Amino acid sequence: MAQIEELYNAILKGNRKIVQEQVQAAVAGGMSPQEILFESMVPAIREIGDRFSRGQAFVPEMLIGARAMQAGVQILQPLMDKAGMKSLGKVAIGTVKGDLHDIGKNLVAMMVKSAGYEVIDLGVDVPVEKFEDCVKNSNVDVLMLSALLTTTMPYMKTVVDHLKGQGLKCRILIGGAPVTQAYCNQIGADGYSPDANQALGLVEGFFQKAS
Ligand code: B12
Repeated sequence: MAQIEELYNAILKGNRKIVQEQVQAAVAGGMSPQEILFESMVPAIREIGDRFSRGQAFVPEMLIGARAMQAGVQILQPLMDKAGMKSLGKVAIGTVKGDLHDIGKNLVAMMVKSAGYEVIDLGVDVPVEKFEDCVKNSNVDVLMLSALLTTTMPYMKTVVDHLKGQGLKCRILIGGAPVTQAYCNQIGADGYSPDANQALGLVEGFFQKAS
């Protein structure tokens, strides 16, 4: 579809206006928010990351690409919300301390929310105390941790150790580009997934087991 390619290129160029126009056109053309996100927008922002790795793009390019992506996500978000639906369970999500990446976290939150779960978004750069406070006071059944940097990934272990050490019962899911199943096993988290779709599957699995 032409829109998919134009949208992809507009994110690469960081052109917010064209991103918004193309997202609206794709929606009007009958594409689902998930198709628009995962067939065009996510591959584009990943391509910017690959260019950064090859020294062909720099932090400003990543930043304007991310802003353009967010402008499109803002249009899709309300289409994925299930207004008025009874919550199937409560989930919290945050990007761990030291890490400011939030696009992947936001997509995971949107997917889980779109399936009918209540999602508390703790934001980025979240310290262990804030995770603890949320689990203790908000009756959260599943906590999701995101990290995009190899330097912030170890903080996931800090959170897992701390919450388990306190005897807190919620399930902890982890994800983000550098995270792997092996790392999940190593730190004793309850689940890992490489993308937002499978993250939703894990959340659903936990709530089914609990009921
Ligand atoms: C956009 C971007 C930025 C933007 C972030 C804007 C924002 N609002 O998020 C800005 C410019 C701010 C930025 C800054 C930096 N960045 Co940056 N960034 C990226 C980039 C290009 C895209 C990230 C992204 O949004 N991907 C798209 C989303 C959809 O994918 P995702 O996050 O992986 O999420 C999916 C899955 O991982 C999973 N998932 C994510 N979270 C969770 C959580 C759970 C629980 C589950 C189950 C699943 C899950 O589901 C998601 C959807 O399918 C990546 C490259 C890349 N390939 O990822 C580099 C990248 C992550 N950045 C990198 C670097 C080095 C930096 C900086 C240190 C650069 C610098 N010198 O300043 C800073 C660090 C700032 C900080 N303290 O956090 C490196 C990290 C290298 C490493 N090994 O650690 C990367 C990999 C680029 C590269 N190729 O080198 N960055």
